[in-house]
Amino acid sequence: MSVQNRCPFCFEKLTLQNVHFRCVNTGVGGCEPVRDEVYARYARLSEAPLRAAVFASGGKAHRADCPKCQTVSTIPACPACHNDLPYFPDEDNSLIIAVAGARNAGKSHFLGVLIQTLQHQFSEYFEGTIAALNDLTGLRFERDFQRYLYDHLTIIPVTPSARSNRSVRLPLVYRLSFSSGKWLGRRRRDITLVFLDSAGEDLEKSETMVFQNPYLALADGIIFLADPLQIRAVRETMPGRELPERLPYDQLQLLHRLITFINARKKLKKGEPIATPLAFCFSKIDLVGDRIDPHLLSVSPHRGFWEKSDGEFSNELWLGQADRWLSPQVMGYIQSSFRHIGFFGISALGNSPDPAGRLRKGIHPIRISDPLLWLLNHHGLIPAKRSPGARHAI
Ligand SMILES: Nc1nc2c(ncn2[C@@H]2O[C@H](COP(=O)(O)OP(=O)(O)O)[C@@H](O)[C@H]2O)c(=O)[nH]1
Ligand SMILES: [Mg+2]
Ligand SMILES: [Zn+2]
Ligand SMILES: [Zn+2]
Repeated sequence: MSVQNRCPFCFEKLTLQNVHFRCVNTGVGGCEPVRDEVYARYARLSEAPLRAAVFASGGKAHRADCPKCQTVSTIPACPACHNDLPYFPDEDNSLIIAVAGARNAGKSHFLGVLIQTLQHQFSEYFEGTIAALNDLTGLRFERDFQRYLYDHLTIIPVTPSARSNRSVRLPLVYRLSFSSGKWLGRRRRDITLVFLDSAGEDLEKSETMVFQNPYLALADGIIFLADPLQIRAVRETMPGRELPERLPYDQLQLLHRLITFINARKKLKKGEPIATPLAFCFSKIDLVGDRIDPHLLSVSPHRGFWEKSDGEFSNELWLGQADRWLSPQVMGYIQSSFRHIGFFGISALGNSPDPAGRLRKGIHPIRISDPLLWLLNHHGLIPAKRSPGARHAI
């Protein structure tokens, strides 16, 4: 879980003293709404919307009186962006997940299909729900993901760089509510999941990485997506016409940048591994389905818990695959840089779009939520179990 208490929307540091409150006296004849310039700046709105007043606490914790109407409020709001906060700073339960990878690695498709999939999986396997925490998250999901993938069955256009479109810097913030522990000790949990879909180009310059993506060093988990079709060992064995254009740099350079950046931000000693868990994840595995173990394409057994035997077995298989695809130097470097690494493979689409970008065969994700479920289990948020008869690592 986040060590520092941050606003999940803008990453401002929060304390019980600096947290603001939103007036709750909003009915007919209630407290006058005000033009919210602070929120407008956050949401990049050209005109400030009318919203219920946000005010400082005046030194009290967990509640405050509205200075205009004297009504008591227990609804915390961020002083820097005026979003309602899902928790007080002393009860932080947010999990910040950074999705990183080179341009075209499949980050946007991963995120869009993951969120859509979680909406079904959490109700089916975890007796839970996932819901957007602010209007902007809901709007952006519809506008940037759902509209293309599910309404029009087409691919998502390239994510604009954070320098050219500042709204891509804003995270997608969800509340995950579910019951954890199926039998004994079962209880409900509410956690805030924060996703940031970065544009690969922003990671390509370490200078912009510092300024555009301060969240990266705050993340509780990193999902790094690597496109197999950008790996030399894979490209060499594939017919040229099926290959996408080569990136002008090695995609793993970005992981190197990320490691350097986190090391500097966290002031780690030389040789000290990063404690943030890394899900090293091959994307678009439908394209390499004929060269990986069929088990890796099988239906995920992580339903309501992290299935340990499969987790270990799949990790071994992907690690073996990574050893064959990447150089020993790169593998050594990655493994010595992080304390906890899981190797994964996912496909967001399950098959390729046609040349016009249409998803004629539909969307059939493969193992798309495994990296996230692994991270949730790492942080003790979902239980791990061994199912009898599940496959074990050799
Ligand atoms: N075959 C296949 N292609 C994919 C998949 N996910 C993404 N792609 C392709 O990869 C391209 C880049 O994906 P995108 O998510 O935009 O990459 P980003 O730049 O990392 O956000 C898409 O336009 C798709 O054509 C997948 O699961 N399978
Ligand atoms: Mg993108
Ligand atoms: Zn904020
Ligand atoms: Zn009021």
